[in-house]
Amino acid sequence: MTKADMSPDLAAASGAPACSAESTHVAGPHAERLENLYPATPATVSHDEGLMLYRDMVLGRRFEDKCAEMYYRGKMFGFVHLYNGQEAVSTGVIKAMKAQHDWFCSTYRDHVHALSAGVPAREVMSELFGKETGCSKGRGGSMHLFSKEHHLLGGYAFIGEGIPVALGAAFTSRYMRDALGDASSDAVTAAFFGDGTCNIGQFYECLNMAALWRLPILFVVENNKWAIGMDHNRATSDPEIWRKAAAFGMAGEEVDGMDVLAVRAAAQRAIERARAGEGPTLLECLTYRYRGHSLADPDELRAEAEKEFWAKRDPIKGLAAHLIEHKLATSEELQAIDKQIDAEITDCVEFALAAPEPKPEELTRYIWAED
Ligand SMILES: Cc1ncc(C[n+]2csc(CCOP(=O)(O)OP(=O)(O)O)c2C)c(N)n1
Ligand SMILES: [Mg+2]
Repeated sequence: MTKADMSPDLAAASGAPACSAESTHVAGPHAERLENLYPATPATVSHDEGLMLYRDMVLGRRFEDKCAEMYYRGKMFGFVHLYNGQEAVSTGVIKAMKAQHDWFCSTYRDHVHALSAGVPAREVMSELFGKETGCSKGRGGSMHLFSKEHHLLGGYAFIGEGIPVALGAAFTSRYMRDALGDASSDAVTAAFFGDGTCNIGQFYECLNMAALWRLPILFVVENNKWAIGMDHNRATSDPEIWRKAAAFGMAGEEVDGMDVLAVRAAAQRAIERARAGEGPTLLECLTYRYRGHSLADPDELRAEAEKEFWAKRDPIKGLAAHLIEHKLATSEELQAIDKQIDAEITDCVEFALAAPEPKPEELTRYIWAED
């Protein structure tokens, strides 16, 4: 509860401090925070890197748009949570890490993390259709993507479930290097989770242990202001999540989560620290989801002014404008990428539709690792 929500008597009695939920900004306190961010040092990027980042974000966006279409056409079942608007976080962090070397843990909003980590679109779409060719063999579905090959340690339906799993991966890397003498064991792990998840116990327990053992881990908070229908500013004592790092003596940073270059630069700093044995980082990315919480959510709660504010900061349009302005790419090159991605999306849907269902007699297969 914030002071704004309390009755005047209760507010006076509690002595609760004025909270940013009382923001007078037309798009609310989350938008105000983004506008007031200390401007990041402009990040540099090469032509090839810029196109790679653009490609990854467009892939994520168009994959999710196609998911919405397929869901409403009855091709997917269960809850499906899309990532539209948050692409700069997945791309900025995962593309700064070493593919098939570093490790990732996701949430139920996991399709785009899997794509950024290199899981083929065919395997992700097949999984969403419950097909045998899916990355979890059709047994997991939207919220349970997994790929040993691409070091994706899973999507998780329970919030915060992935954080201790990521901590275990980071511990393993450290243990193999320091206790077992494997000098090549320098992998870093990234755990992705939302603002709402930062109010549960596992988050704090894992920050504590990661700091205590100086584990090579990035706690990446995708602060999109909402936890289903709960406004972050009404649910947490200090909305600035990155500040909670200080309580554990670890590095904390906040970053414009709509700016892929800023996210990438912050991730690179954190990865460098982690690989050098300097321990974990709590990286809070200020972002926004463009759709409802899941495809079952009609998204009627959020104010239009708020949605408009964030729509103007579309991370894909932002990167495209940057690349063109700095003569790092032409609009023809970007359009060619858009076309390639459209073809890839069409291909993955056709592949997934034609793929076989798991056999009923193999219902329990893959429960154990030996399968
Ligand atoms: C342990 C647990 N408690 C409650 C829920 C119900 N639940 C599903 S999503 C969600 C909100 C999470 O919000 P946030 O962490 O901000 O992630 P976002 O959906 O915004 O990406 C909650 C409470 C859950 N899945 N798991
Ligand atoms: Mg959230």
